[in-house]
Amino acid sequence: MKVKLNKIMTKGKAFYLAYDQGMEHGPVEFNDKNVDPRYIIEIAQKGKFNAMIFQKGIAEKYNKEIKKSKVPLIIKLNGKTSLSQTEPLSKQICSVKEALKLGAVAVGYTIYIGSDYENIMLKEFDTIEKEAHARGIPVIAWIYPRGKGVKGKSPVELMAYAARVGLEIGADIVKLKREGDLHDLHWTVQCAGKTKVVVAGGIKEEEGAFLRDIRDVMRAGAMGVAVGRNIWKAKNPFELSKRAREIVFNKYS
Ligand code: FBP
Repeated sequence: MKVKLNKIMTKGKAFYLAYDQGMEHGPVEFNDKNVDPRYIIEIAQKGKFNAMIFQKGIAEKYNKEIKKSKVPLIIKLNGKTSLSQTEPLSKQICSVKEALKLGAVAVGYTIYIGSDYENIMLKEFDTIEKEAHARGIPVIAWIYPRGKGVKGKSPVELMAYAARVGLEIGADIVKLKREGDLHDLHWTVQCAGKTKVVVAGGIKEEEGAFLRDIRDVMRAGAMGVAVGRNIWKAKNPFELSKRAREIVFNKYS
C-alpha cells in the first residue's frame, strides 16, 4: 500500500513538535506551564505544526483535546527512562494497532545504533514497519548512535551513518541529532537518499542560534525539523514557532 506522507507534511516540508521528553528525561525538563500536555497541544495548533509527537499515555488521556486541535498525531511506539544504566535499549510499549486506534497518522521508533542491543531494536522496527506500511502509515526512525560501539567514533560520521541506516531499513523519515557544519549536514542528507531527514532541536539554546540551526538544516536539504525543548521552553513559544515555521517553509535560502 502507498505510504501516506501527505498528512504529515506541507509541500514536501515538515515541522513537528516533539513531547516525549517527560519519559526520556523526566519532569526535570518542565515548568508549571509546559508540564501540562494541553499547553503543548495549544502550541502545536497555534504554531501550525504539521504534527505533534506523543507517547501513547498522553495520546490516550488527552485524546479529546488532540482531536479538537486537528493537529495530526504521531505516536512514539517505544521509549525508555533516563534511569536505566545498561547499554541503551528502548523496547516497544505501544503497537501500531493501538496507535491507529488513538488517531495516529504516523508512528515513530527509536533505534540506538552502536548499542549491544541494536539488533533487538532493528528487529522490532522491522515488524512495526511491515505492519504500518501494510496500512499505508509512515514510519519515522529516530536513529541515535549510542552505547559501547560508538565510543571514540567521529560524531559527524555517526550522523551520516544514522541517516544511511534509516534508508537501509526502509524508514520513510529518519530523525537525527545534528552534528558538525552545513557541509556535514548536506552529506548526511545525501546518505539518507530517498528517506527524508528531520533534525531534532536539542537542549534549549538562545533563540537566534536555534533559528540559525534550523536554517542550516533546511539549506542542507532536510525535510524539516522535529523540535521540542527549544519551542515549549521558550518564553513565547507561539512567536518562536511562527519564526521557525517561516524558515522551514520559506526563508532558508
Ligand atoms: P528535543 O528537540 O527537545 O531535543 O527533542 C528531540 C528528541 O528526539 C525527543 O523526541 C526525545 O525525547 C529526546 O530528543 C531524546 O533525547 P536524548 O535521547 O538525547 O535524551
